[in-house]
Amino acid sequence: MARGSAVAWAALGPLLWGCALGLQGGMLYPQESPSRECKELDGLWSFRADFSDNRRRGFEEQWYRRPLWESGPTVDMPVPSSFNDISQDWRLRHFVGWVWYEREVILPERWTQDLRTRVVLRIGSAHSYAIVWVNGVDTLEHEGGYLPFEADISNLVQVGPLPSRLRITIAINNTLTPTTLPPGTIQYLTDTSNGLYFCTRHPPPTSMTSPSPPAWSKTVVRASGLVNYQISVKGSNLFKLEVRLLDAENKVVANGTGTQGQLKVPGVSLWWPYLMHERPAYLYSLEVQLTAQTSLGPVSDFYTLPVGIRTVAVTKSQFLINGKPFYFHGVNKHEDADIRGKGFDWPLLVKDFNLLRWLGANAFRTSHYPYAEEVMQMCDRYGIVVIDECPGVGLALPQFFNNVSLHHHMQVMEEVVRRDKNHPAVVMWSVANEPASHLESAGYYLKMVIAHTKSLDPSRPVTFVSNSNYAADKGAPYVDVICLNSYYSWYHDYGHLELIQLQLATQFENWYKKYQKPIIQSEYGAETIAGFHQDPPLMFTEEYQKSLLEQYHLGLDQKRRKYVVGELIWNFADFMTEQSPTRVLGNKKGIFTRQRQPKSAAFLLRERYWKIANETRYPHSVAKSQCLENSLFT
Ligand code: BDP
Repeated sequence: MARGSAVAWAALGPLLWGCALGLQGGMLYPQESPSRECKELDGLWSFRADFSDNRRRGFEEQWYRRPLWESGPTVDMPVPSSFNDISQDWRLRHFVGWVWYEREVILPERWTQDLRTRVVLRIGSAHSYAIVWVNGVDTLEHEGGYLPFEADISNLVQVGPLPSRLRITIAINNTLTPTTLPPGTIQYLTDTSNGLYFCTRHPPPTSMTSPSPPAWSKTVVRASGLVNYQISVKGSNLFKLEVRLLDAENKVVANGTGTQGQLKVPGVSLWWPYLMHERPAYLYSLEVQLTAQTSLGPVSDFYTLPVGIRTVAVTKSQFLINGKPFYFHGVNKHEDADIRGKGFDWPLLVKDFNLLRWLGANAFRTSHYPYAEEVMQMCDRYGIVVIDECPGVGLALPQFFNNVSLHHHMQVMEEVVRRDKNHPAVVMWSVANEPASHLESAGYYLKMVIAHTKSLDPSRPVTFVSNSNYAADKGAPYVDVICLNSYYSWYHDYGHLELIQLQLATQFENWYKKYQKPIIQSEYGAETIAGFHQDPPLMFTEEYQKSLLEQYHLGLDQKRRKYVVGELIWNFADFMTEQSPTRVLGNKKGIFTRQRQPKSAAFLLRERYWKIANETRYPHSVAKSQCLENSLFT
């Protein structure tokens, strides 16, 4: 599934290449500037699924060597989107194996004729193993969905008088194996000899020439902010770097030169979460200008990175942003919608952010994989705090905790941190959701992944989300914040809403007593079919979802001024899953439907989140925000 955008972009000359923390190099989001041009490759691609028994016909017949239509029939496929629900072909709905995408691109003349231009092909994400050919030449391979990858293709396009047409072919395989992330197992249907297979996840799912950015880190000293930057340059040793930090009014507030330095911002405006300050989400712009000498003459490159200045810290009972206690009142999400499935689109994204603000939510977790970079950019701009989760979901079987998986998991965390490190909205990394953390092997595995993530980014706390018992969990000793999923009165003791408060109190007390770390209720919820009603409440009705939430909220209120630092509802919206006897056209635990219309519980949650926001901590700033919200939405 090509769920991320594809883009080709070009920059003149040597490139700014970000480098930060424990990471070598960076990967800047493609952005236009006086030296850079981008060409979106989204739109209609030619597509073919390889239905052959062994799924390898495309390689055997070398489909990448010629236009795809020459080797057989193709259909139109929109990018970005998941292919599953686009066609009427039932085989595609559940297809596992190789699919082929192809599109022709016409490049601007400068890209192909001016040898000082570097041309880069970038894939926003492809789930989950991808091979890319340019004009039939094997150019790029990448393992793992959800994250971007790119290649410098200058030497392929700057070859002759006018090779302005470029044929890009991408083969993508969505098979999950014990060593992919998420992992899965392959099960053969009835007859293994015919090679028909499908894979299941465990648990059944839920369904720059450049650059790169200067990486930054920040600390706050009274009214001054400090921005540390580190830049690396590719393609020249003879260069000059000038760095300027501009405030939101475009006034230069600090200057620097060279590949690394520290910018001091007197009278700093900090980046605050939504509802925590009257001017949340304050962003500066870090402008970097590179002038370099190359064998082809002098060149320049420009890049501007939005920068938020804030701190994050964890004590044994609090989560602090800029030294103030922060309470996560938010949601878990999925990148999911009708027809398009997983994938990025602006109307949905803006609608979702409007709904988050309507709710009074100040945070979400990217369950269970990194979301598109554009989502992270919106979070920076709206002040929505993010727990950034990698695709470490479904690590439920002992065989998934092996060295190959561990190595890959660490690599994926590097890619996540490299992509998202410069987003002030990201306040914590989550390395996994519900791994079998009661296993000894899982304990070692989680210890290693968490330690590796901390070495990549010592500035942010790291966690994984547990559904294990406090006494059995082997990964909790290594996290900074305990994140707990529990489904009382849903998967356990279903129907018994009266037990929730007691169960929740016991859960929190046991974990806190053992670990003395702040706790987030990272999932809770109930399957609810919009329009089903019953009073007294029965499961699957809107009344039951509301009552379950109410009981949870009473339990959360007992602890939230103590050491419980957050609550994230499962889920923001209904979403598609694999078929199973427990799913009615997907997972229906949303407080909004898949079409983003509210169920009764959305109003309940809205009242609660605004109440929490209005409590004593930030009375001055919150009152104003609520005024604004109410006038917008009533
Ligand atoms: C939780 C999982 C989540 C599922 C949810 C559910 O973390 O991905 O969607 O259960 O079953 O355990 O609704």
